[in-house]
Amino acid sequence: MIDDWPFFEPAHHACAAEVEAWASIHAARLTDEHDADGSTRALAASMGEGGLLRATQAPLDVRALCIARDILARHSGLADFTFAMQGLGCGPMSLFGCPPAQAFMADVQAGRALAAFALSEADAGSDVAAMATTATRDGAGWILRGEKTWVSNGGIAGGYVVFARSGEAPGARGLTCFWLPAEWVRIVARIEVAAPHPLATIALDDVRVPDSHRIGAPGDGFKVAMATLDVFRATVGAAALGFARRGLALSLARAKSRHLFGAPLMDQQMTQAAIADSAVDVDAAALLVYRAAWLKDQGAARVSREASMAKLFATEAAHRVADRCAQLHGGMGVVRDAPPEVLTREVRALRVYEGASEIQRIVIARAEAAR
Ligand code: COS
Repeated sequence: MIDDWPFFEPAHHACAAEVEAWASIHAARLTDEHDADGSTRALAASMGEGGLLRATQAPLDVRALCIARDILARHSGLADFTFAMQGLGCGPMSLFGCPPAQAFMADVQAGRALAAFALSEADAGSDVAAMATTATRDGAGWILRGEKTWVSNGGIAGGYVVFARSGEAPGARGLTCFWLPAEWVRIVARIEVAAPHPLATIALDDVRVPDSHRIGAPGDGFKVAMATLDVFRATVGAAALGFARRGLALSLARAKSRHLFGAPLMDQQMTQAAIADSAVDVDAAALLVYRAAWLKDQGAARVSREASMAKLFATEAAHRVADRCAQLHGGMGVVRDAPPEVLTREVRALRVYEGASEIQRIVIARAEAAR
């Protein structure tokens, strides 16, 4: 449940109740780490049926997205992943429109199709503007050529948002964004990661793309990507918050039930310090996440500084909380598939994807310098 803070309107409390009700019945039941593809499909279908995916498309209410990820991540990392990707993979279309993608977006919202966002490349992750995939004008359309990697839902998505160098200007000013149905994309390899979820490297082999599939103006692809991340980066912080809440709950349960030196673990001052630090991490992360979401919902054009602060702090905080949780569990903290070990694996990637912590610090420092 979310706190009774002034950031929220009655609709947000209703949204929290709806997501919590769905998650408490379905999230763990439909999550099987050993079948990430099947679980992602099943989770999306169930979320679509339950109406949860309405929040992932325009008009985007960032607080609702954050509330959903906060709750889902507390229940299941894969449920959070599934929800988030439906939003991120439709984010550029939600914000800038793309008529040919409309039927696909309806399928995504119903949970019948999965969405993907292909921005990173082997040699262009943090430095997005260095991407090598090209979009070359071809009569009324474009030809796309190159490889994208770390594409979540890659291999099972029904459509891909793709960014390519169109060359209007050097660097960040010469990229363009497109939406491609899955049939136009070749899957090069699937990638296995610590907390399993569908992930792949994809190739674009001289794909002919009509101009109607372009999202935003030619040359504005970097801004499309950054505007999308302005919305979704705060939601990564929200997922981290949900993971941290889970870590704090596990830590408390352990501290109260485990006895050593003739007293509950909770009576040890070092345990109290760990619990206190985790509680402060959770509340501070929540304040930064919902501040960024609220600000965006108020109509702010750019919330890069606040979204980066939320993502940076919440993901680093979740890492600390998960580590304290594992430590309080002793040997049980590292047993494979035991809750603390699952949590440790689930939080790790958040400090890397959608802008590593180091990138968030660059964004924040630049914003401070410009204030
Ligand atoms: N909204 C709209 N426009 C934005 C923007 C935003 N949030 N952020 C930047 N821009 C604009 C800038 O205003 C600038 O426009 P002008 O050229 O008209 O002045 C342009 O985009 C380039 O911005 P900047 O100079 O900051 O670009 P850099 O190449 O220095 O890159 C970082 C900035 C490092 C912050 C960016 O590359 C980044 O976020 N990298 C991480 C990428 C990422 O998250 N990858 C994960 C992919 S999803 S798993």
